[in-house]
Amino acid sequence: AFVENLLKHPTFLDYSYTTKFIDTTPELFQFSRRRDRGTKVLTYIADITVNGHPETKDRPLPAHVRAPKAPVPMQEPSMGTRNLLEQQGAQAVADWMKAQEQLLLTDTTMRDGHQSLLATRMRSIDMIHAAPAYAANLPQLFSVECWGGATFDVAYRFLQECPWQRLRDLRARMPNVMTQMLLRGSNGVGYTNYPDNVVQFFVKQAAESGVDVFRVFDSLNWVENMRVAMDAVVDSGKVCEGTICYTGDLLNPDRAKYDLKYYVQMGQDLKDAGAHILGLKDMAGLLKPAAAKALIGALKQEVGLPIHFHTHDTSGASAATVMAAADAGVDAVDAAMDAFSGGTSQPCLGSIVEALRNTPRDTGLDMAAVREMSDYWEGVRAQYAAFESGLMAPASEVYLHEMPGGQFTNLKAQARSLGLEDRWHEVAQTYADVNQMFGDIVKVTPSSKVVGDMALMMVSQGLTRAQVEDPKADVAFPDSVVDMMRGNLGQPPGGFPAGIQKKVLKGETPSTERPGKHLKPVDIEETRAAVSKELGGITIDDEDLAGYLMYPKVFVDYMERHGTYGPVRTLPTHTFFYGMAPAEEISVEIDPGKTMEIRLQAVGDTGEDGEVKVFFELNGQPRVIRVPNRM
Ligand code: BTN
Ligand code: 3PY
Ligand code: ZN
Repeated sequence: AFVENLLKHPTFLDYSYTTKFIDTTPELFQFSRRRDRGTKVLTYIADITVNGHPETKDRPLPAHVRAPKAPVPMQEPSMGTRNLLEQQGAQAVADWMKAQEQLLLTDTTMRDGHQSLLATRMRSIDMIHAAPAYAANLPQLFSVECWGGATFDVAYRFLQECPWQRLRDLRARMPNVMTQMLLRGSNGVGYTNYPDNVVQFFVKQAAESGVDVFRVFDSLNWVENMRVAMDAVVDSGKVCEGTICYTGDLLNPDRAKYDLKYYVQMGQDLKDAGAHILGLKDMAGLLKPAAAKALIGALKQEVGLPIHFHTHDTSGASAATVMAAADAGVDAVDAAMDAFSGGTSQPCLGSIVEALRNTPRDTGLDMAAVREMSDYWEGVRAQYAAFESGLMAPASEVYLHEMPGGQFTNLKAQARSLGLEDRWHEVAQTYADVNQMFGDIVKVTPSSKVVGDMALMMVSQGLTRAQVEDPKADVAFPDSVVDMMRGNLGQPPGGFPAGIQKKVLKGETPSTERPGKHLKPVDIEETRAAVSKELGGITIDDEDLAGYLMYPKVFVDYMERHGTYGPVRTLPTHTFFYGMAPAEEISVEIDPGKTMEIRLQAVGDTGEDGEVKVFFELNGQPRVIRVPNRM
């Protein structure tokens, strides 16, 4: 709806500016263009002030308006993992991980933390403000996860920001700590398999723009489908974290499909495929403490790669699992800064640091720095009240449905929009039934979306698993289910159950080969020329092109809105979502070191033409902006 509303706005569209153009064009040449950008940003503020932001309408308001202050960098950034990577390479990082004793920590606040708690809506500016303090005050961190997963398309689609610029801005401010991204193997940062050369092009660009650690997974745990992405990471010289997705219940004999042998074999396959680090991704938070001890012990022993453990606290029991993992010798774990931890997010970083203090696995992080950082994130989180899920308590129900933390709140919102809010526990049970019907598969983006689509369809139509499986009953399956059964997401261990696959495909023969094997390579330069033409002849650089290749329509829509509204990423978050109040003043750093002082004087009445005059002062000069009243 945001896209449609904004596109209806009858503003002159020009496509002269991408963020890169602005970053690289000489100052003088730009004077008139910069003024133009000021007008565009004022137009955005005027529009949101008059009409509101479609995503925050009818949602809870933030408790306060003022932006939180980021911690002050206390010293020059000291040597961190990034220096090691730059000086000695990816293998040296892996060797060092194994050789040292402390438990290494990845901070996920800027990626999975807000993806799991705030529907991925955290804006770059709130991250960029914190980055210098990460570099200076928390240089012992193993990495900062700040890119990939759902953040890529949400940036373009909902936040009107360039995800690549976010990456470059963070990288520049954290020169000593490794950045980390989540990459969905052949699904890139999308929901479908891409041609091999698109995956390669994307990884190369991500490495150049600033990603140091690539956590690569496959949504069905099919190592075959991870090789192209893993090879591209290794070729780029960055750290390849080949990742096992954990599902099922290791110590439960009734879930024998995913047993110790299965995971150890996959770990060895990932090592053979070139992984520097073995990722263990417990996306739903299902790994129990005793299972963690057994699994991590076995992986350490049998595979020999350093292990990086990721989990979610949906159950409320993740801290116990992290402690068991630490005892079993895990090398690194993910945690979110306190204010962005717990619930469907990661375990609490500060509490892990404290729990291990004065033990052999002491993390070495400065607790005062952690608390200060978390205080900042607490203030940031408050600004996004509109996107809170309202989940009030830990839920052991996660062991029933096995939904990933990043999907849980989303699916709940989808259920609400279908009028199924009161039947959530039925949705949860049905999700579990669908998983069994599909052969007990790994559920993580995009396979988790397929299971979710099917479960919502069944609950809304009142269908049981038995009815769906009945060869005589006619069932209209969601497109995503048909696509997966065709083999377009790859193969789960043991394949899909023949009965349901046959019914979904109505006799069509499924493919069991790697989907990328049959996807035609994209002609990169031809595509660049076509996008440029579609957008009025502007330059499309490699970052833009990589964005387009992942999400053609989302990227073009973003660029069109950018032509209208300019660099709105520079606005404070409260202004971005709520506009301004009369007499309010804000400072906006439109270019590094170049600040616009904006004061909203007054909002006029709506004229006969349906337009409202909004009166501003921009750097002390009066400016009047007209926007349509759509209320
Ligand atoms: C910038 O150039 O960084 C942002 C736009 C600044 C516009 C200046 S403010 C004073 C003068 N009056 C205008 O209408 N535009 C310029
Ligand atoms: C993603 O792919 O975005 C995930 O967070 C999976 O856990
Ligand atoms: Zn996660």
